[in-house]
Order: sequence, then structure tokens, then C-alpha cells
Amino acid sequence: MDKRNKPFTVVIEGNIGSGKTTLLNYFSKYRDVEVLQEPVEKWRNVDGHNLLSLLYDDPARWSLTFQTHVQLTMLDHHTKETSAKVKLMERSLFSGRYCFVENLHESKLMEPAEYAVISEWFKWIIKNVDVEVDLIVYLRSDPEVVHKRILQRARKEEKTVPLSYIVALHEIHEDWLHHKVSHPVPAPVLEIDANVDLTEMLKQISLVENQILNRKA
Ligand code: DCP
Repeated sequence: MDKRNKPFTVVIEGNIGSGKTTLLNYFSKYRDVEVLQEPVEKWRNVDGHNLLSLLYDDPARWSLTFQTHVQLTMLDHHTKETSAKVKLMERSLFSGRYCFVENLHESKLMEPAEYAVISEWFKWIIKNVDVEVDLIVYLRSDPEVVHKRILQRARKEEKTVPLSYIVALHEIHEDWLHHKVSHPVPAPVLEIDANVDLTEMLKQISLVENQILNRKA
């Protein structure tokens, strides 16, 4: 806990399949770290409805519904109180809006009026709610590498995800977090090479763990 009486808040960003879960699992061994994994399970069962499956089956029909629900679950994580010194979140309100909503809008899978409404909600939230972030860890990957991983892990909703969708999401993450040319970046960015295999990735994470946990080396 710092002088603001708030945890040091770190969000993990990166393309689908870039290894966010691996990184979060690594930190779950620490008692003073609150790890908030992305609630994919919640998205798969909203009062019996599998929103993730609806999204991939008919994105033009369901993208607003899906992203509205993501926004709610992210807001829940941003505002969740904890006595831990560090809060680690998988994704954030920011990547929801700046990457996924933006991409759906650009690819015309979200109506302009729907885009306007979800953008208004987002603007209201970031103006009126404390969703401050202290560090962004960006798992930087090549689209071909993560696309292969997505097909290998075979989540049933994702089996038809085309490479072109992953390439578009990659570019949008790059413009936001690497080139920093598209949307505001709400915190300093720490990049990790996410093209490597699991063992190498864990090695890389261990080298920067003090930075991620805001500990003096
Ligand atoms: N998703 C989406 N819109 C969002 C957030 C996620 O459409 N705002 C989708 C993309 C994936 C699924 O939800 O199909 C989960 O995506 P993530 O990349 O957030 O999580 P992963 O489990 O794929 O991450 P990783 O493999 O890096 O652990």
C-alpha cells in the first residue's frame, strides 16, 4: 500500500494468446499481491448466456453487448478494494475501449451509434471513477506466433478466429502501447518479449519482477 492508501496497480496487456495468464499465474505465489484474472468464465455464462460464443458467431449483432459486459467486469476489477500492496489485473478498461471496441468499430462490426454509446460510457467512467493505473506490462508478440497458440489451445469459441483479426488487434496494441500514437497511455509501459516459449518467458518475468511489484532491487 502506498501513501495514497491504494495498491500499486499493474495491468497486463497484449494480444489474445500472448501469455497474460502465464504471467499472472507466476505472481499468484505472493501473498501481498492480489491477482485478478480476466473473467472469461463470467463472459461465458451471463445468466446462462455464453456471450463469448455469441460474439464470435455473429460479431456484428453481439459486439456491443459483449463489450458492454467486458466494461462492467473491468470496472469491477479496477474498483475492487484489497489490502494487498500490489494489484495485478489481466487487461483493463483501457484495452477494452482502445483496442477491442476500436477494432470492432474500424472493421464495421459495431454500428457507429453503438460505438458512440459505449464511448460515452467509457468517458464518463474514466472522468468520475478512480481507475488509475501505475504500470502497464505489455506482452509484445508476433501475430503469427499467437495465432498458432490460439489454434493449439483450442478454446471452442475461438476456433474460427482468422489471422487477419489477430493482425488487426496486434497493430492496434502496437500503435497504443509501443508507438504511443493512437490513444492516451495511462501509465508507464514495460515491454516483455512474448514470442518465446514458456520457460524463457518465466525467466524474463523473473528478471523484471521487482519492477512489476514496485520493489527495490
Ligand atoms: N476479448 C474481446 N474483447 C475484450 C477482451 C477480450 O473480444 N475487450 C476476447 C478475446 C478472446 C477472449 O476474449 O477471445 C479472451 O481474450 P484475452 O486476450 O483477454 O485472454 P487470453 O486468455 O487469450 O489471454 P492469454 O492467452 O494472453 O492468457
